[in-house]
Amino acid sequence: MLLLACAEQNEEQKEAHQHVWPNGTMYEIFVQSFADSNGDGIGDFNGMTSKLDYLQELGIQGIWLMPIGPSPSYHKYDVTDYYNVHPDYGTMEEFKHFVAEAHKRNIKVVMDFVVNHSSSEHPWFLDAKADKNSQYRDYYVWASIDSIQDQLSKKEITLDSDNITQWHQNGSDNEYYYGFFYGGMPDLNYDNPKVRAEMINAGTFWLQEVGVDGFRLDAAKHIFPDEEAEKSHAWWIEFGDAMRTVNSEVYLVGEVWGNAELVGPYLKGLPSMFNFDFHHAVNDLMRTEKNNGIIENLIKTRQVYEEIQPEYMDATFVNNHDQSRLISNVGGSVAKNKLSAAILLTLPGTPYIYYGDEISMLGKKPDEMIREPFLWNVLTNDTLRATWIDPVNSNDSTVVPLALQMKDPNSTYSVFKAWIQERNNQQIFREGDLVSLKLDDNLLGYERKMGEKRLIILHNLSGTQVEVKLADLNCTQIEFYVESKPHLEDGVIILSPYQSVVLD
Ligand SMILES: [Ca+2]
Repeated sequence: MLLLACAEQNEEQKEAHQHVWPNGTMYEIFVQSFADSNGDGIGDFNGMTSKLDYLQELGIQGIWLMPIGPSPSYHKYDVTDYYNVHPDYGTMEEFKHFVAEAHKRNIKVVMDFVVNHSSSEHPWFLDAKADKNSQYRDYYVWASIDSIQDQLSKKEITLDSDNITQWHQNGSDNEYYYGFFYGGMPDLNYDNPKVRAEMINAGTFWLQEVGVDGFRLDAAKHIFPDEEAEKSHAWWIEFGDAMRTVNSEVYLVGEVWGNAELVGPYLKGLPSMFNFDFHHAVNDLMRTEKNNGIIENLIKTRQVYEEIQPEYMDATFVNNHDQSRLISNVGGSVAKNKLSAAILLTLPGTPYIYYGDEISMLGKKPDEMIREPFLWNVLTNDTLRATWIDPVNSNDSTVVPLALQMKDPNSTYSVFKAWIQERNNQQIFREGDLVSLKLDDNLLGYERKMGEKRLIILHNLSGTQVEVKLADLNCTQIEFYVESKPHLEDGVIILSPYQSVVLD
């Protein structure tokens, strides 16, 4: 009987856990740097599989994997085969095993899908560039020098690319091909129905044959040039609808660097979009230590998006693989890194943590230096540490490795874990309404509401202690805190520098 009771309880827990998706916590992994199981210096699928228990214990419900396909580059955002995995990371069987093991732990797997461009070494492009009559010529965008003269001189950079040369001369003839990011990434031609069919086929393969739960759509805004944005929106509706017929629960999150006006029209096809405004606002908040209206902006954005897409899910993040890590933008302040997690994890949406944030890994651009190996243990005992790069930001002298942080209740790891668990345990943090509070500008405060329940979250943005009268907030007691309990006496709460607290 006892065993049966246990089993029932586990089923209930499982259901509760599943319900958290997709408002639980996501975790972005750069496979190359995460966990190296065979000692060749490069992180791999088996290494990740061995760390699924770790991620489950942390409270993670979904993983976003940076590209895993065959590619000539270390970052793998230029794909040479849309139906395979990179041999450095392991075999397809090993990847399927990873997905199956993740699912056993109720962790979803979301894969980076890079369809705007292929690698210049993709067989399609090699064939296309060698022969004007190739069946793959129209998979790419070609122009004669006369027709693009004005574009060659109109060189502009964008938020997501500092490349200023978008047309690239083809060595073997007098035509140019379009490659928004650089010559090694020729853009695919989405006016060609064959290209659209190929990518829908590839997406179907990963959902159906491999079993991933969804995609993070790279460079979603660049499918067509900016002046033809409507055609990009239409493509994502076509792709999204096709994926939803394969798996009605498929999770699709798009990368479009831009404000709400620019992002909004993509939501019809891709119901989740990364919130770059939020990312910038958190960084600004931590640098200036002053409330910058982040909550009011978030509420406004959510309202605009929900009108366009009732199923809208906001993908919030503090860090990702394209930005210097917040902690490195604020002088290495561990306290501010912890504070950013408390903010991220008590707001609505699907919060994304970038691997290593939870141990206060550092990272300042160039890109390789924000994608350094995870520190599982002190170097001499770290059998899983990747060594493909010599880290300049995160090493044993600048970051306390995970194994040591796990023993410390006040470590970044323990603080991140506590906030993640709190979010998992309380539906109100995931799904409750959000109301902004007007307070002194060294404080960030907001209310979460759900039915009769109401919580107030307060963050001290400053390096000095702050006193707040609970009566002013209609609160009477402390509901949740991490590290040291805030001092509360005669209805006045004292918050330490960079401290967060939940009140009711
Ligand atoms: Ca390896």
